[in-house]
Amino acid sequence: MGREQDHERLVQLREILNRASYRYYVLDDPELPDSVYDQYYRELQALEARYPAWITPDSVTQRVGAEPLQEFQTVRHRIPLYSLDNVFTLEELSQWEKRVNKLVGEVEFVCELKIDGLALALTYEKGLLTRGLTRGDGHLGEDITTNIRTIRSVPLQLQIPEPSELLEVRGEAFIPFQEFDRINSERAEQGEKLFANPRNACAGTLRQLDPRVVSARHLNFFAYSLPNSPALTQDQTLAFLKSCGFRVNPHWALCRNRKEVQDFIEYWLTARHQLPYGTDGVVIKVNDLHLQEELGFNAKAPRWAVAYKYPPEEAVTTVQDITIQVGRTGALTPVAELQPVLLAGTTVARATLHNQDRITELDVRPGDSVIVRKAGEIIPEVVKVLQELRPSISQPYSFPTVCPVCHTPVVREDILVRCPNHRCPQVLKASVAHWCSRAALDIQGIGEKLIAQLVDTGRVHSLADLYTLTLDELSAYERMGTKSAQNVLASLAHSKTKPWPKVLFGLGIRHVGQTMAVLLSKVFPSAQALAQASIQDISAIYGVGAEIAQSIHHWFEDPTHQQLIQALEAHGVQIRGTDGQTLLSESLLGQTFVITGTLPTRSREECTALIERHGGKATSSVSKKTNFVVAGEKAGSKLTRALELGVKVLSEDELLALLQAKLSQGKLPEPE
Ligand code: 0OW
Repeated sequence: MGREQDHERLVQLREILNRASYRYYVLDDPELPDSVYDQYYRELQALEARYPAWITPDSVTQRVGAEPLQEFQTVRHRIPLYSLDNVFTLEELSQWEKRVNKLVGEVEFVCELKIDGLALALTYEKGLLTRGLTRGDGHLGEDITTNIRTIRSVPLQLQIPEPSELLEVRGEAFIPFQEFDRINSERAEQGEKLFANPRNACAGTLRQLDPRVVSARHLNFFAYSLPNSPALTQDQTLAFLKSCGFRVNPHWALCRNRKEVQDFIEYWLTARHQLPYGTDGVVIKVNDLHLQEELGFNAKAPRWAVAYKYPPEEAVTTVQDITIQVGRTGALTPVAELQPVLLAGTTVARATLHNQDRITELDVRPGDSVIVRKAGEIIPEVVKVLQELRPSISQPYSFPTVCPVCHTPVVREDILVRCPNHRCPQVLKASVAHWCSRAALDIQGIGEKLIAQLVDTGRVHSLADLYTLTLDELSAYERMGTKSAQNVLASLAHSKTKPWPKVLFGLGIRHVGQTMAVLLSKVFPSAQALAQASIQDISAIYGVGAEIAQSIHHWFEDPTHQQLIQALEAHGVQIRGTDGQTLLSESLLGQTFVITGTLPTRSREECTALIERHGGKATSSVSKKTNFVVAGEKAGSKLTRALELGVKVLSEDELLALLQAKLSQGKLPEPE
């Protein structure tokens, strides 16, 4: 393509990717299949590398900076970031509201959920994000712009037509619970200290000097205030922020009086536990911005806003027993089995005791009365022993010296106690569970009970044995009928299409979490390549330390692991990478398909792969957004749904004819 066409294509790709990123991260309503996004991303990177002068700061390729910083600069906020006065009871809240009414009369309030994250101050100049600061002490913050640019829900450019010279936006960065658990499980792999809660994880991540580490952790952002808002009220301000392209927490409410504020608080006391992110209260704000100005600020907080804090979720109960869990890496984790107690909306019967040192510190013993706390939505923990209620006969708990499952003497490694026996049944059960887990090979139907039967009966000695299971054998296990046994076999068969990075993660090598597995698979495209790599080869990769390299090298030296790799390969498991699923064409770009019934010549997976390789997307349920349903023999409810909705139905041959017709046109899609 000539220079002119290249520029046109670059602009087109940049717009397509910006809109796809906005749809995915801000609206949570993706349109472009990931494989197409990645393909376009690589194409844009190549064009920008060829014409660096055409790179603009709002291009998605500019989100992740290259080099880590040496340190963060401390910068003074143009407008101070205030904190919030807290109230802890409805009575205190009512006192606050009365003070406001006395000063400015009856007013409307806006209630917002108080997101439990880290407050940030963003600066946009002519619509472009030019700076991002932590709140700091409210007057001085740290310049973490390079890290904030990696937060996908923070727009690099405002979506309004005439952005002002300068716009200051405030909001909360946070980490959703699911991402928090993923980060902590990766840290557990690396033997690193776990984050105590999502807020600490967020603060710790934003303090990373290397933006690539921040980018690998999916932080999120809700905007909630504009110090110089162009609007007249807070609710209009929230709408304006949304129109700029920010994520705004949708659970805000305009409350005409104190009663409606109280209803909001009472509703979210329990409803917040269903949210995928942490909240620790409700922020109540006077809605009229002129009245806010009239009320002004006290030394550290506005008089026109207050945070109602929910009581900490704690409860008293009894430790019935202390048991030990043996994990996949052999780590022995102590757990307090509790008298079930209602805590933060759920019944809690177990709480983690973390490790041996924690038990000693608490001096917790079976029979003790304890205080259990659920900070945010993470696993509950024992925070205090009520010694005064302790039975006189109780003895200090002594941590086991042998593995409770295989009786091998345990070894102590820094804060962890570990069972060193590779063949420990519990280690094998945990590794099968990990192999089948969603983030690994995603094998449905093989749960804890079936795994226990497979291992305890000696039928499964290694992961590869899963692929020798027959329908008769599976059906014979407890709670396994023919149908569920067929589903397990189908899921095992499907797991052979999972790519090499997932297989590498599924092997459960210590320190190799999901991110590390993806990184390693880019450098070592197969198990063979990784097995032959020296410790130097592996530790030479950016971000892979000597300890991780040793752990990987040591794993591949073990003959049982070499046999495992060979057996998995023999069963057709992907122990090597593909050449990166490149698009064959964009003929089906933006088209959504649902496949139902048995097709004459292709399996469902093969048909899905065909559709995706031509830019289309295959989903599992028929909706108004579905463009085509590909129906084979015995097509069921999905076909009925398609006919109800007037969705076009294709046979396999008609799909191929459609594809042929588009290929012969050979045209690139116009961005709609
Ligand atoms: N965490 C929040 C939140 C919110 C600001 C505006 C001026 C003073 C408080 O969800 N929804 N709204 C505000 O409004 N602040 C919030 O969090 C505060 C910011 C600083 C300390 C708290 O995190």
